[in-house]
Amino acid sequence: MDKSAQLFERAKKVMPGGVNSPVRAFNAVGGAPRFIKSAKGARIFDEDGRQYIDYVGSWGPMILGHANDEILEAVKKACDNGLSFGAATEAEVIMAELAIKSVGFISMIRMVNSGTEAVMSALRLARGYTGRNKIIKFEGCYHGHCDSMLVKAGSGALTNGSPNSKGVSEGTAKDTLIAQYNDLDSVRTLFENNKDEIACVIVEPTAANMGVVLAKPGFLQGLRDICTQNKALLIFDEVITGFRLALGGAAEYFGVQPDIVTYGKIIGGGMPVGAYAASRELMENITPTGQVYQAGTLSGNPIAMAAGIKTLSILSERPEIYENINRMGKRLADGIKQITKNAVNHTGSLLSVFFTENEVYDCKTAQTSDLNKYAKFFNKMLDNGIYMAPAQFEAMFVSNAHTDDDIDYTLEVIEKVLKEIE
Ligand code: HOZ
Repeated sequence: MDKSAQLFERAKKVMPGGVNSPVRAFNAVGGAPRFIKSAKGARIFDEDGRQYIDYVGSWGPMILGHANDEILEAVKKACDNGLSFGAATEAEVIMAELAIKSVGFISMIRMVNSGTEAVMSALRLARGYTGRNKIIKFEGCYHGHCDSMLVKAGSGALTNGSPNSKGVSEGTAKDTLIAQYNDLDSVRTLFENNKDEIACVIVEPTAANMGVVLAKPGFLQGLRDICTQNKALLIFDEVITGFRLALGGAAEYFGVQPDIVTYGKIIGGGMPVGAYAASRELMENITPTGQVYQAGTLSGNPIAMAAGIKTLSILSERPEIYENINRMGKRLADGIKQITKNAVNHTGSLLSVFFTENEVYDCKTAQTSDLNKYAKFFNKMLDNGIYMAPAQFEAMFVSNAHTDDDIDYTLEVIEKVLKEIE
């Protein structure tokens, strides 16, 4: 038994499923997860001394690659000054100014500790501001694990066969209305049937938790128009797309402006950070200026801010990074399309291969993918030194540390593996 397998056996005795977050348990693909010891650039190294080209990138934060020297230096420097104060710091001001300058349409931001927390707080803000209770989400979109979002959820909830989680009260679930991704009529119907009751629509502007599913032209603008007509707020969950598709995220990339935006992952540079942001008019409803309560001892933590500030500074000073990762994402996606008839969805540096020849444009079509084939594909890729998401309903992430040689090698392996499993 290798060291990863041994660690997994120990872990299962002391942690549910042997993990602290479900997808990494490899339940969807079989076998013991590889326990990761270290990472550098586009590579991760496991406890058994094997190395992999990594397309998970910690599920998105590692846009600059693992253990980026400049970020490490900033973090080490911040550590010398103390780990947490529970009091206001200059770093928080710098972070807020940087994020606002980068994104453009937001004028205030509140830092929290995860994407889940950001979404939970954004929904509370939407309800507090509008005085309405109901929210619309899309089947297969995943917005973290706050109760109201665990209805027809994507990511691990979908993979695990529990998109409607146990433990969510009926009262909470009934206020979450479900629409279909890319189907504006399903949204209009919910508004018609719940007149003046809907506080907000929350959407991943590129869905990345049912695999990557792209918004069709007009879908996001349609949501914008419907929300405006019904005096409801539009929330873009940019936990994955924020600072990835462009510095201004999907809102900039697609040219559609939400009312509230949530962030996570890249904004923390690999540290546990989330944030939500909006106009001053909306954000001043948050405590202590307003009556929508939200707080956090570790929010704006100085070490996390140091990592986030350095990451956003690098991204804003070097726009060529976006050209590079988007170019490599396209090369990889185009290369895969040439060697398979399976559906390949791609935008910027995000992509997914589905084991179906159907077009994948929502949760139901994503579920036409042959999950057994994905499991075989994943394991053979792993054996050949390529680390992809251990579940179909996730994204592949390309970072600035990947090279054209990495992409060429990955395409060679994909071609070989697809021949073996088709
Ligand atoms: N939210 C991540 C996937 N979209 C985490 C997966 C996991 O580690 O379970």
